[in-house]
Amino acid sequence: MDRSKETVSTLGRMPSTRRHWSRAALLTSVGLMLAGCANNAPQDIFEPKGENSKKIDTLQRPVFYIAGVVALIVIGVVGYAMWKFKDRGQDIPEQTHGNPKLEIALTILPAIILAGISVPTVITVFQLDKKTDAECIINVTGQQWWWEYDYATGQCGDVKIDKPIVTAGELVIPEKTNVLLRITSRDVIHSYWIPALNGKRDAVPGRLHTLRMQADQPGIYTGQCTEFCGLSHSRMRQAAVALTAGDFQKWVDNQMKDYVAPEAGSLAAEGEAVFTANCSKCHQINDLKNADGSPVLSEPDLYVVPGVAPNLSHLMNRTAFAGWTFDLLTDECRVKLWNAKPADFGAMYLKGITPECFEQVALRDWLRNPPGMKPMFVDPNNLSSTGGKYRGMPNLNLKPDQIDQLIAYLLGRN
Ligand code: HEC
Ligand SMILES: [Cu+2]
Repeated sequence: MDRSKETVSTLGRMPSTRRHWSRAALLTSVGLMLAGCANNAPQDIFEPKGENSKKIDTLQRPVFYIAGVVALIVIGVVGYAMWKFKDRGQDIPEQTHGNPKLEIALTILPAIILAGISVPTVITVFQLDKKTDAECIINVTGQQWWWEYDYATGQCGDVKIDKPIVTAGELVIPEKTNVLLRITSRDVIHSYWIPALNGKRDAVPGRLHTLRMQADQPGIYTGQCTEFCGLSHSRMRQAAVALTAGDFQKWVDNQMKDYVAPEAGSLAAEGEAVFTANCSKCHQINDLKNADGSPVLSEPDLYVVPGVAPNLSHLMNRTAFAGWTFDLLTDECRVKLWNAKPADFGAMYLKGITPECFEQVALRDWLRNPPGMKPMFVDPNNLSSTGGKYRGMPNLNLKPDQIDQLIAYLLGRN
Protein backbone atom coordinates (compact mmCIF):
# COMPACT_ATOMS: atom_id res chain seq x y z
CA MET A 1 0.00 0.00 0.00
CA ASP A 2 1.30 3.44 -0.94
CA ARG A 3 1.50 5.20 2.43
CA SER A 4 2.98 8.45 1.11
CA LYS A 5 -0.12 9.25 -0.99
CA GLU A 6 -2.42 8.67 1.96
CA THR A 7 -0.56 11.18 4.15
CA VAL A 8 -0.68 13.84 1.47
CA SER A 9 -4.39 13.45 0.99
CA THR A 10 -5.19 13.69 4.72
CA LEU A 11 -2.97 16.73 5.05
CA GLY A 12 -4.51 18.49 2.09
CA ARG A 13 -8.12 18.13 3.17
CA MET A 14 -9.40 18.47 6.67
CA PRO A 15 -12.05 15.97 7.76
CA SER A 16 -15.42 17.57 7.12
CA THR A 17 -16.44 17.89 10.82
CA ARG A 18 -13.25 19.78 11.55
CA ARG A 19 -13.79 22.01 8.53
CA HIS A 20 -17.25 22.65 9.84
CA TRP A 21 -15.90 23.69 13.23
CA SER A 22 -13.18 25.91 11.87
CA ARG A 23 -15.71 27.69 9.69
CA ALA A 24 -17.96 28.20 12.74
CA ALA A 25 -14.99 29.51 14.71
CA LEU A 26 -14.12 31.94 11.93
CA LEU A 27 -17.70 33.21 11.74
CA THR A 28 -17.89 33.59 15.52
CA SER A 29 -14.65 35.55 15.72
CA VAL A 30 -15.63 37.84 12.85
CA GLY A 31 -19.01 38.33 14.57
CA LEU A 32 -17.32 39.20 17.86
CA MET A 33 -14.99 41.62 16.10
CA LEU A 34 -17.91 43.39 14.48
CA ALA A 35 -19.82 43.44 17.77
CA GLY A 36 -16.80 45.24 19.24
CA CYS A 37 -17.40 48.02 16.72
CA ALA A 38 -21.04 48.42 17.72
CA ASN A 39 -22.19 51.85 18.76
CA ASN A 40 -22.59 52.75 22.37
CA ALA A 41 -19.49 50.96 23.64
CA PRO A 42 -18.43 53.29 26.47
CA GLN A 43 -14.73 52.41 26.23
CA ASP A 44 -14.43 52.63 22.44
CA ILE A 45 -11.03 54.16 21.58
CA PHE A 46 -12.44 55.45 18.32
CA GLU A 47 -14.93 57.74 20.05
CA PRO A 48 -12.87 60.52 21.61
CA LYS A 49 -14.79 62.96 23.83
CA GLY A 50 -12.08 65.44 24.73
CA GLU A 51 -9.24 67.50 23.33
CA ASN A 52 -6.46 65.05 24.30
CA SER A 53 -8.16 61.91 23.07
CA LYS A 54 -9.03 63.73 19.82
CA LYS A 55 -5.33 64.42 19.25
CA ILE A 56 -4.64 60.71 19.66
CA ASP A 57 -7.49 59.89 17.31
CA THR A 58 -6.26 62.29 14.63
CA LEU A 59 -2.90 60.55 14.81
CA GLN A 60 -4.00 56.95 15.02
CA ARG A 61 -6.66 56.95 12.30
CA PRO A 62 -4.36 57.66 9.32
CA VAL A 63 -1.76 55.25 10.74
CA PHE A 64 -4.48 52.63 11.08
CA TYR A 65 -5.56 53.19 7.45
CA ILE A 66 -1.99 53.17 6.08
CA ALA A 67 -1.26 49.96 8.02
CA GLY A 68 -4.52 48.53 6.69
CA VAL A 69 -3.56 49.27 3.06
CA VAL A 70 -0.09 47.76 3.60
CA ALA A 71 -1.69 44.67 5.17
CA LEU A 72 -4.10 44.25 2.24
CA ILE A 73 -1.25 44.52 -0.29
CA VAL A 74 0.89 41.98 1.60
CA ILE A 75 -2.00 39.54 2.07
CA GLY A 76 -2.97 39.95 -1.60
CA VAL A 77 0.53 39.34 -2.94
CA VAL A 78 1.16 36.37 -0.64
CA GLY A 79 -2.23 34.90 -1.55
CA TYR A 80 -1.56 35.33 -5.27
CA ALA A 81 1.88 33.70 -4.96
CA MET A 82 0.45 30.78 -3.04
CA TRP A 83 -2.21 30.19 -5.64
CA LYS A 84 -0.07 30.84 -8.71
CA PHE A 85 2.92 28.75 -7.65
CA LYS A 86 1.05 25.95 -5.95
CA ASP A 87 2.82 22.61 -6.36
CA ARG A 88 1.14 21.01 -9.38
CA GLY A 89 4.05 18.70 -10.00
CA GLN A 90 5.78 21.27 -12.26
CA ASP A 91 9.56 21.60 -12.48
CA ILE A 92 11.43 23.55 -9.81
CA PRO A 93 11.56 27.20 -11.04
CA GLU A 94 14.82 28.90 -11.86
CA GLN A 95 16.66 29.76 -8.61
CA THR A 96 17.73 33.40 -8.16
CA HIS A 97 19.72 35.08 -5.39
CA GLY A 98 18.47 38.51 -4.44
CA ASN A 99 17.21 41.45 -6.44
CA PRO A 100 19.14 44.55 -5.34
CA LYS A 101 16.78 47.04 -6.99
CA LEU A 102 13.71 45.53 -5.38
CA GLU A 103 15.43 45.21 -2.01
CA ILE A 104 16.55 48.83 -1.98
CA ALA A 105 13.07 49.97 -3.01
CA LEU A 106 11.45 47.86 -0.29
CA THR A 107 13.82 49.34 2.29
CA ILE A 108 13.31 52.94 1.23
CA LEU A 109 9.51 52.79 0.98
CA PRO A 110 8.84 51.64 4.59
CA ALA A 111 11.51 54.08 5.81
CA ILE A 112 9.60 56.93 4.15
CA ILE A 113 6.30 55.74 5.62
CA LEU A 114 7.80 55.42 9.12
CA ALA A 115 9.51 58.80 8.89
CA GLY A 116 6.20 60.31 7.76
CA ILE A 117 4.38 58.80 10.73
CA SER A 118 7.07 59.73 13.24
CA VAL A 119 6.77 63.48 12.71
CA PRO A 120 3.10 63.83 13.81
CA THR A 121 3.70 61.17 16.48
CA VAL A 122 6.50 63.10 18.16
CA ILE A 123 4.51 66.36 17.92
CA THR A 124 1.48 64.69 19.55
CA VAL A 125 3.60 63.10 22.29
CA PHE A 126 4.94 66.54 23.24
CA GLN A 127 1.48 68.11 23.12
CA LEU A 128 0.06 65.39 25.38
CA ASP A 129 2.92 65.88 27.82
CA LYS A 130 2.32 69.62 28.26
CA LYS A 131 1.81 70.63 31.89
CA THR A 132 2.05 74.41 31.85
CA ASP A 133 -1.55 75.06 30.81
CA ALA A 134 -3.15 73.13 33.71
CA GLU A 135 -6.24 74.86 35.13
CA CYS A 136 -6.86 72.28 37.84
CA ILE A 137 -4.62 69.69 39.51
CA ILE A 138 -5.94 66.49 41.06
CA ASN A 139 -3.83 63.82 42.78
CA VAL A 140 -4.68 60.25 41.82
CA THR A 141 -3.41 57.27 43.80
CA GLY A 142 -3.83 53.67 42.76
CA GLN A 143 -4.17 50.94 45.36
CA GLN A 144 -5.32 47.36 45.47
CA TRP A 145 -7.97 47.70 44.02
CA TRP A 146 -9.40 51.19 43.74
CA TRP A 147 -8.39 54.74 42.86
CA GLU A 148 -8.25 57.57 45.35
CA TYR A 149 -8.71 61.18 44.16
CA ASP A 150 -7.49 64.01 46.26
CA TYR A 151 -8.23 67.59 45.26
CA ALA A 152 -5.76 70.08 46.67
CA THR A 153 -7.08 73.44 47.83
CA GLY A 154 -6.91 76.18 45.25
CA GLN A 155 -8.44 76.91 41.90
CA CYS A 156 -10.02 74.19 39.75
CA GLY A 157 -11.15 75.87 36.55
CA ASP A 158 -13.49 78.67 37.65
CA VAL A 159 -14.16 77.07 41.02
CA LYS A 160 -12.21 77.67 44.22
CA ILE A 161 -11.68 74.70 46.54
CA ASP A 162 -11.18 75.81 50.18
CA LYS A 163 -10.87 72.46 51.93
CA PRO A 164 -9.15 69.36 50.55
CA ILE A 165 -11.58 66.88 48.95
CA VAL A 166 -10.88 63.15 49.08
CA THR A 167 -13.00 60.70 47.13
CA ALA A 168 -12.76 57.30 45.44
CA GLY A 169 -13.49 55.63 42.13
CA GLU A 170 -15.30 58.50 40.42
CA LEU A 171 -13.27 61.52 39.32
CA VAL A 172 -15.39 64.67 39.00
CA ILE A 173 -14.03 67.44 36.78
CA PRO A 174 -15.32 70.66 35.24
CA GLU A 175 -15.99 70.40 31.49
CA LYS A 176 -13.82 72.23 28.92
CA THR A 177 -11.05 72.61 31.51
CA ASN A 178 -7.45 71.43 31.29
CA VAL A 179 -7.19 69.12 34.27
CA LEU A 180 -3.81 67.66 35.15
CA LEU A 181 -3.79 64.39 37.06
CA ARG A 182 -0.74 63.61 39.17
CA ILE A 183 -0.73 59.85 39.31
CA THR A 184 1.08 57.55 41.71
CA SER A 185 0.52 54.27 43.57
CA ARG A 186 0.88 53.08 47.16
CA ASP A 187 1.45 49.38 46.53
CA VAL A 188 1.99 47.86 43.08
CA ILE A 189 1.95 49.26 39.55
CA HIS A 190 -1.50 50.17 38.22
CA SER A 191 -2.47 52.05 35.09
CA TYR A 192 -5.05 54.78 34.74
CA TRP A 193 -7.15 54.84 31.58
CA ILE A 194 -10.31 56.65 30.53
CA PRO A 195 -10.31 55.86 26.78
CA ALA A 196 -12.75 58.64 25.84
CA LEU A 197 -10.53 61.31 27.40
CA ASN A 198 -6.89 60.27 26.98
CA GLY A 199 -4.44 57.40 26.70
CA LYS A 200 -3.10 55.31 29.58
CA ARG A 201 -0.68 56.33 32.29
CA ASP A 202 1.06 53.94 34.67
CA ALA A 203 0.76 54.54 38.39
CA VAL A 204 4.13 53.58 39.88
CA PRO A 205 5.00 53.64 43.60
CA GLY A 206 7.45 56.43 44.40
CA ARG A 207 6.91 58.25 41.10
CA LEU A 208 4.55 60.97 39.91
CA HIS A 209 3.27 60.70 36.35
CA THR A 210 1.04 63.37 34.90
CA LEU A 211 -1.93 62.84 32.62
CA ARG A 212 -4.02 65.53 30.95
CA MET A 213 -7.80 65.23 31.14
CA GLN A 214 -10.30 67.36 29.32
CA ALA A 215 -13.92 66.59 28.49
CA ASP A 216 -15.85 68.61 25.90
CA GLN A 217 -19.23 68.20 27.57
CA PRO A 218 -20.97 66.88 30.69
CA GLY A 219 -21.25 63.13 30.96
CA ILE A 220 -19.81 60.00 32.46
CA TYR A 221 -16.68 58.44 30.94
CA THR A 222 -15.61 55.02 32.10
CA GLY A 223 -12.34 53.14 32.23
CA GLN A 224 -10.43 50.47 34.07
CA CYS A 225 -7.02 49.70 35.50
CA THR A 226 -4.89 48.40 32.63
CA GLU A 227 -1.86 47.01 34.45
CA PHE A 228 -2.21 43.62 36.09
CA CYS A 229 -2.13 44.44 39.81
CA GLY A 230 -3.11 41.28 41.67
CA LEU A 231 -6.16 39.29 42.69
CA SER A 232 -8.89 41.82 41.90
CA HIS A 233 -7.29 43.62 38.98
CA SER A 234 -10.44 42.90 36.94
CA ARG A 235 -12.51 44.63 39.62
CA MET A 236 -10.53 47.85 39.55
CA ARG A 237 -12.54 50.25 37.45
CA GLN A 238 -12.86 54.00 37.36
CA ALA A 239 -14.90 56.79 35.85
CA ALA A 240 -14.56 60.47 35.13
CA VAL A 241 -17.63 62.65 35.41
CA ALA A 242 -17.62 66.04 33.70
CA LEU A 243 -19.93 68.81 34.88
CA THR A 244 -20.53 72.41 33.76
CA ALA A 245 -18.71 75.03 35.86
CA GLY A 246 -21.95 75.81 37.72
CA ASP A 247 -22.66 72.17 38.49
CA PHE A 248 -19.04 71.54 39.45
CA GLN A 249 -19.35 74.40 41.96
CA LYS A 250 -22.41 72.65 43.43
CA TRP A 251 -20.53 69.36 43.65
CA VAL A 252 -17.60 71.05 45.43
CA ASP A 253 -19.98 72.87 47.84
CA ASN A 254 -21.61 69.55 48.66
CA GLN A 255 -18.25 67.88 49.30
CA MET A 256 -17.35 70.69 51.69
CA LYS A 257 -20.67 70.94 53.53
CA ASP A 258 -20.77 70.19 57.27
CA TYR A 259 -21.42 66.69 58.56
CA VAL A 260 -25.12 65.86 58.68
CA ALA A 261 -25.71 63.74 61.77
CA PRO A 262 -28.63 61.32 61.64
CA GLU A 263 -31.71 62.14 63.71
CA ALA A 264 -31.31 60.96 67.32
CA GLY A 265 -33.01 57.64 67.99
CA SER A 266 -33.33 56.72 64.28
CA LEU A 267 -32.08 53.53 62.64
CA ALA A 268 -29.42 55.68 60.97
CA ALA A 269 -28.24 56.95 64.37
CA GLU A 270 -27.74 53.35 65.46
CA GLY A 271 -25.83 52.88 62.22
CA GLU A 272 -23.57 55.78 63.13
CA ALA A 273 -22.61 53.98 66.36
CA VAL A 274 -21.99 50.71 64.48
CA PHE A 275 -19.86 52.63 62.01
CA THR A 276 -17.77 54.31 64.72
CA ALA A 277 -17.20 50.96 66.43
CA ASN A 278 -16.47 48.79 63.38
CA CYS A 279 -15.56 50.83 60.35
CA SER A 280 -13.94 54.07 61.41
CA LYS A 281 -10.59 52.51 62.16
CA CYS A 282 -10.15 52.18 58.39
CA HIS A 283 -12.67 54.59 56.83
CA GLN A 284 -12.82 58.32 57.46
CA ILE A 285 -16.12 60.18 57.55
CA ASN A 286 -15.24 63.85 57.84
CA ASP A 287 -16.32 65.61 61.06
CA LEU A 288 -17.80 62.48 62.61
CA LYS A 289 -17.60 62.89 66.41
CA ASN A 290 -17.40 60.49 69.34
CA ALA A 291 -20.03 60.74 72.11
CA ASP A 292 -17.64 63.02 74.05
CA GLY A 293 -17.34 65.39 71.09
CA SER A 294 -13.81 64.38 70.08
CA PRO A 295 -13.28 63.73 66.36
CA VAL A 296 -13.36 60.13 65.09
CA LEU A 297 -10.09 59.71 63.22
CA SER A 298 -9.38 56.68 61.09
CA GLU A 299 -6.01 54.95 61.25
CA PRO A 300 -6.02 52.78 58.13
CA ASP A 301 -2.22 52.69 58.10
CA LEU A 302 -2.44 50.29 61.06
CA TYR A 303 -4.87 47.91 59.36
CA VAL A 304 -4.52 47.84 55.58
CA VAL A 305 -1.49 47.38 53.35
CA PRO A 306 -1.63 50.59 51.30
CA GLY A 307 -2.48 52.51 54.49
CA VAL A 308 -5.76 53.96 53.24
CA ALA A 309 -9.39 52.96 52.70
CA PRO A 310 -11.96 54.96 50.71
CA ASN A 311 -13.29 58.10 52.39
CA LEU A 312 -17.01 57.48 52.91
CA SER A 313 -18.14 61.04 53.76
CA HIS A 314 -20.05 61.31 50.48
CA LEU A 315 -20.41 57.69 49.41
CA MET A 316 -23.90 58.38 48.06
CA ASN A 317 -22.57 60.98 45.65
CA ARG A 318 -20.81 58.31 43.65
CA THR A 319 -22.68 55.88 41.43
CA ALA A 320 -20.62 52.75 42.09
CA PHE A 321 -18.30 51.41 44.78
CA ALA A 322 -15.39 49.06 45.54
CA GLY A 323 -13.20 49.88 42.60
CA TRP A 324 -16.25 51.37 40.86
CA THR A 325 -17.34 47.79 40.18
CA PHE A 326 -20.69 47.45 41.95
CA ASP A 327 -23.63 49.77 41.33
CA LEU A 328 -25.16 52.04 43.92
CA LEU A 329 -27.75 53.09 41.32
CA THR A 330 -30.51 50.75 40.18
CA ASP A 331 -30.28 49.59 36.55
CA GLU A 332 -33.13 51.85 35.56
CA CYS A 333 -31.62 54.98 37.10
CA ARG A 334 -28.16 54.16 35.80
CA VAL A 335 -29.38 53.78 32.22
CA LYS A 336 -31.24 57.10 32.51
CA LEU A 337 -28.16 58.87 33.83
CA TRP A 338 -25.79 57.36 31.28
CA ASN A 339 -28.14 58.25 28.42
CA ALA A 340 -28.97 61.74 29.70
CA LYS A 341 -28.46 64.62 27.27
CA PRO A 342 -25.44 66.74 28.27
CA ALA A 343 -27.78 69.58 29.27
CA ASP A 344 -29.72 67.35 31.70
CA PHE A 345 -26.82 65.28 32.98
CA GLY A 346 -25.49 67.55 35.75
CA ALA A 347 -28.78 68.04 37.61
CA MET A 348 -29.43 64.30 37.48
CA TYR A 349 -25.94 63.42 38.69
CA LEU A 350 -25.94 65.94 41.54
CA LYS A 351 -29.02 64.34 43.08
CA GLY A 352 -26.72 61.53 44.19
CA ILE A 353 -28.23 58.22 45.25
CA THR A 354 -31.83 58.95 46.20
CA PRO A 355 -33.80 56.27 48.11
CA GLU A 356 -35.79 55.46 44.90
CA CYS A 357 -32.62 54.93 42.89
CA PHE A 358 -30.62 53.11 45.58
CA GLU A 359 -29.54 49.60 44.59
CA GLN A 360 -29.21 48.06 48.05
CA VAL A 361 -28.41 44.48 47.16
CA ALA A 362 -24.78 44.96 46.23
CA LEU A 363 -23.94 47.18 49.20
CA ARG A 364 -25.64 44.77 51.61
CA ASP A 365 -23.70 41.87 50.10
CA TRP A 366 -20.55 43.91 50.47
CA LEU A 367 -21.13 44.54 54.18
CA ARG A 368 -22.01 40.87 54.73
CA ASN A 369 -18.88 39.50 53.06
CA PRO A 370 -16.64 41.84 51.02
CA PRO A 371 -14.06 39.20 49.97
CA GLY A 372 -16.98 37.10 48.69
CA MET A 373 -17.71 39.80 46.11
CA LYS A 374 -14.18 40.87 45.38
CA PRO A 375 -11.30 38.53 46.19
CA MET A 376 -8.78 40.62 48.11
CA PHE A 377 -6.56 38.46 50.27
CA VAL A 378 -5.21 35.07 49.38
CA ASP A 379 -5.22 33.83 52.97
CA PRO A 380 -7.00 36.16 55.43
CA ASN A 381 -6.07 33.88 58.33
CA ASN A 382 -2.41 34.38 57.68
CA LEU A 383 -1.51 38.05 57.96
CA SER A 384 2.15 37.41 58.75
CA SER A 385 3.23 38.16 55.18
CA THR A 386 1.82 41.70 55.49
CA GLY A 387 2.88 42.53 59.04
CA GLY A 388 -0.59 41.84 60.40
CA LYS A 389 -2.37 44.10 57.90
CA TYR A 390 -5.24 43.32 55.56
CA ARG A 391 -5.24 43.69 51.83
CA GLY A 392 -8.65 45.07 50.98
CA MET A 393 -11.66 44.93 53.26
CA PRO A 394 -12.01 41.89 55.56
CA ASN A 395 -15.24 40.14 56.49
CA LEU A 396 -16.31 41.78 59.76
CA ASN A 397 -19.02 39.19 60.53
CA LEU A 398 -21.69 41.85 60.93
CA LYS A 399 -25.13 40.79 62.11
CA PRO A 400 -28.15 41.39 59.82
CA ASP A 401 -29.54 44.18 62.05
CA GLN A 402 -26.15 45.92 62.08
CA ILE A 403 -26.23 45.83 58.28
CA ASP A 404 -29.73 47.40 58.28
CA GLN A 405 -28.47 50.14 60.59
CA LEU A 406 -25.35 50.77 58.49
CA ILE A 407 -27.36 50.94 55.26
CA ALA A 408 -29.70 53.54 56.82
CA TYR A 409 -26.70 55.54 58.01
CA LEU A 410 -24.75 55.32 54.74
CA LEU A 411 -27.78 56.34 52.68
CA GLY A 412 -27.52 59.72 54.41
CA ARG A 413 -23.89 60.17 53.33
CA ASN A 414 -24.54 62.28 50.28
C1 HEC B 1 -9.53 46.75 57.88
C2 HEC B 1 -9.98 47.95 57.22
C3 HEC B 1 -11.44 48.11 56.91
C4 HEC B 1 -12.51 48.06 57.77
C5 HEC B 1 -12.50 47.79 59.25
C6 HEC B 1 -13.67 48.37 56.98
N1 HEC B 1 -13.33 48.58 55.68
FE1 HEC B 1 -14.56 49.12 54.17
N2 HEC B 1 -13.03 49.06 52.85
C7 HEC B 1 -11.72 48.81 53.19
C8 HEC B 1 -10.93 48.84 51.98
C9 HEC B 1 -9.43 48.62 51.89
C10 HEC B 1 -11.80 49.12 50.93
C11 HEC B 1 -11.47 49.22 49.45
C12 HEC B 1 -11.74 47.91 48.81
C13 HEC B 1 -11.68 47.92 47.30
O1 HEC B 1 -12.48 48.64 46.67
O2 HEC B 1 -10.88 47.21 46.73
C14 HEC B 1 -13.11 49.28 51.52
C15 HEC B 1 -14.25 49.62 50.79
C16 HEC B 1 -15.46 49.94 51.36
C17 HEC B 1 -16.58 50.50 50.65
C18 HEC B 1 -16.59 50.92 49.19
C19 HEC B 1 -16.25 52.39 49.11
C20 HEC B 1 -16.02 52.93 47.73
O3 HEC B 1 -16.34 54.09 47.48
O4 HEC B 1 -15.50 52.23 46.88
C21 HEC B 1 -17.59 50.66 51.55
C22 HEC B 1 -18.97 51.23 51.29
C23 HEC B 1 -17.11 50.18 52.82
N3 HEC B 1 -15.80 49.75 52.67
C24 HEC B 1 -17.84 50.19 53.98
C25 HEC B 1 -17.36 49.73 55.22
C26 HEC B 1 -18.16 49.67 56.40
C27 HEC B 1 -19.61 50.13 56.50
C28 HEC B 1 -17.36 49.16 57.37
C29 HEC B 1 -17.74 48.83 58.80
C30 HEC B 1 -18.78 47.86 58.96
C31 HEC B 1 -16.06 48.92 56.80
N4 HEC B 1 -16.10 49.28 55.47
C32 HEC B 1 -14.95 48.44 57.49
C33 HEC B 1 -11.21 48.58 54.43
C34 HEC B 1 -11.97 48.44 55.58
CU1 LIG C 1 -4.79 48.17 39.33
